[in-house]
Amino acid sequence: MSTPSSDPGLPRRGDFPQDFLWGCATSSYQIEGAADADGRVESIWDRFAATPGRIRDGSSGAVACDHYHRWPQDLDIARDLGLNAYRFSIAWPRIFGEAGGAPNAKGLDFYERLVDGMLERGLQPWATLYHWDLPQYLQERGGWNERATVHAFLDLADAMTRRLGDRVKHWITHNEPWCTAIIGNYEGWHAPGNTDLRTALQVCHHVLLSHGLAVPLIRANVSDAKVGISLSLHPLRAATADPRDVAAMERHDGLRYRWFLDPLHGRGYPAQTLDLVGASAPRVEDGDMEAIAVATDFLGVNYYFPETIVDDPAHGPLRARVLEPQAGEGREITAMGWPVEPAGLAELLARVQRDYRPGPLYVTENGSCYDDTVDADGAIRDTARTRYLQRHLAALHAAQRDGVDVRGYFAWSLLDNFEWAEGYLRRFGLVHVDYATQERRLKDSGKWYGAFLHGGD
Ligand code: IFM
Repeated sequence: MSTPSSDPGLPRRGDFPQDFLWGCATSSYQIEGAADADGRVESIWDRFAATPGRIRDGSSGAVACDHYHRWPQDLDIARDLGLNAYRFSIAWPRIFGEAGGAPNAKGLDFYERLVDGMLERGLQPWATLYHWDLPQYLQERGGWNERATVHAFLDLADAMTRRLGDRVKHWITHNEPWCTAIIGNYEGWHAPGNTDLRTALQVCHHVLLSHGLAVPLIRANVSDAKVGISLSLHPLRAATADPRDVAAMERHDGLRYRWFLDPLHGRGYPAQTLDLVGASAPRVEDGDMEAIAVATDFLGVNYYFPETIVDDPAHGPLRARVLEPQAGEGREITAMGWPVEPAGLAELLARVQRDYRPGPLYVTENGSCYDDTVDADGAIRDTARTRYLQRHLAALHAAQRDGVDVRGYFAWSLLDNFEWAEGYLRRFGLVHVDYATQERRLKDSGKWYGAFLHGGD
């Protein structure tokens, strides 16, 4: 691998502390495939994907990267890149085939093999309990809208931490509750596809509650556990300096940022947002807010891009709308249409630390989507993704230099994978996957990350 350190403008691994974590992140439904293997039952994403018009290319995660069978090869790639950590998620439908039943031994065995495979390769396992693949049988009883799902989640947390707690010390309860709650139940373009704010906010409350109740349970089962939650967050900008846009940005911030971080840090749901959502506010029982505010060991931040907000009196209870980013002079966007703004990462981490003092931060996702092509010589010259990665690592280093306590970085994603409503049309991987042959090919961005990690200090 070439050494990346010759360009003084590029970050070097040696700029970061020795014990900094360098990982890649993945999620079960997006890569595992093997939808019917070993007693796995249907998830809300299987059902959603089977509904015509929901997934842009009509695909599903039924096969995906076939990681369920090919994980040794995938973990070899992760090891060869020089990663020292690997973030994965548990497919709930592999573990509990029915509510209140016994855990499925074959599902547990799979994750045990996977974790042992990580440890054998020097990869510290970071397990996420919920990355969106709720069993469909729970959705049929109301899903996260029902309090019973909180208890079913605790059964999952209990089963997984009992089985893996001697080897997995880092646990993330939920990935991006915003997506579970708001995209899945208000905007409706993720499973289960509801479009009701009241439902979305109740879902959100139950997700946060399940996090709060899971933390002590995980600690009871896992000695030296480190437990946290991963939030998807965006720095916000007002579309103009007009006070109406600035006020709209504040309103949006109330739901997008403070609705999660305030209750997690003992401040309850933001009063202004509660006023705005009115009768759609969630039912909260005695003790819920105290449970949600449990102290955690770290906060995971998933950063992709900043959002620009415009005042729009006709747009929902917040009367605020996110502007579609446009490419233009000095403005770059990815194939997802997301603006590229590395400084936003440093800005966001600094804000979270200033506002909440949450303890150690980890960037649990960051990455970019481009329309990659395989050249005749087999190379994937994804220069834009390489630049994205380099510039975000430089921003991370700047944040750290400025006093942000950030201790690790997980690139999204190791592999190209099933990008939810976009199907396989969107590629985020450092490794290209040919879905027809399941061939894996390291992209130039992956080569650069590997060279960065091997460059050492
Ligand atoms: O693919 C997703 C992931 O599942 C959650 N965070 C954002 C990624 C890119 O959209």
